[in-house]
Amino acid sequence: MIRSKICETLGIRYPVFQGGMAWIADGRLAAAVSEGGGLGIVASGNAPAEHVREQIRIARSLTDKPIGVNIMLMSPFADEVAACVTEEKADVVTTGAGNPSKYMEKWKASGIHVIPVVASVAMAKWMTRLGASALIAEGGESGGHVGELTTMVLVPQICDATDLPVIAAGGIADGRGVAAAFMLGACGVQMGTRFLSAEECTIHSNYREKILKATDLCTMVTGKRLGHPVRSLRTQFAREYAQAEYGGASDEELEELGRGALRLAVQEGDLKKGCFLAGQCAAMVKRVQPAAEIVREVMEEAEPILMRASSWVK
Ligand code: TUI
Repeated sequence: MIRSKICETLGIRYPVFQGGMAWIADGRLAAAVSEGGGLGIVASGNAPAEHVREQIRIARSLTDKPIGVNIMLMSPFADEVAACVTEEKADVVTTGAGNPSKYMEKWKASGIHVIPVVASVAMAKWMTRLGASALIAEGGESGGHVGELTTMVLVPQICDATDLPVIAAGGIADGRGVAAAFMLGACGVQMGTRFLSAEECTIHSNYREKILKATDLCTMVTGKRLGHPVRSLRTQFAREYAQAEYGGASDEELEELGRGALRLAVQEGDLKKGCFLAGQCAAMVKRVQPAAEIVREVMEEAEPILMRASSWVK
């Protein structure tokens, strides 16, 4: 059995985090992952604090294991969600799409483990100084908001820049990815796309079908021009957005095109106007299964791979 520093720090069985996917990662999915021994994470996305509070309480009613909350720092509600996680005594806060330094002292004083997503070495050093419990190094293979660097080059550089436990994210969907992440120096993984096929994940059936049918080249990045690059499935929406982006549309027109697109994908399964966020590993997601099985399966697959690693050395 693989155990790592992050399991001890957080009191979890498997070093597997479920990504804080906006509109998707609700209390039920988070609880199922935590019950399965990983770290389930409730996503805040652009939701107001009351929605996040409700989801944390749903998760708490379904499991007594640790629960995390992800705060999307570009959200207009980031301040109130930051206060809410303290009031609700989340065990872990992960952050994305920005710099959480102004909240960290308060969270730490409340006994919350702060685990920011970092997309650069400078940010990793800063978060280490401010007392983060661990760091998530998320490469550009991931779905949603993406940084510049790939997981392959980001993880070792972050590991060199900090003594904190590093969780690798981006492009990991099975035991081979887990084993590779450990080889790069990480002591845990975060997966988002793989959990889109969890039984407890309540996305629209069109979304699930698109993930299960995805092929290797089926994602693309849009939004670079506005400074918020986002990886999603190559759908009609993504193509039209890219055309507008590089065809002279104004910033306002682009903002308008993107408005509500995540909700339309997740809740309505809108194949024309929805933005179906997904990582490059979407093609590796093959079947619907319970979240707990996903957590156990990737770790059980990683074990023999790591055992065999020494056979390369003669
Ligand atoms: O945050 C994510 N992924 C996301 S957020 C999201 S919701 C959204 N909706 C509309 C437009 C954009 C996003 C969907 N997916 N991943 C974590 C992540 N954080 N990836 C990269 C970063 C990051 C980037 C820059 C973290 C820190 C950072 O620092 C910049 C700074 O302020 O120093």
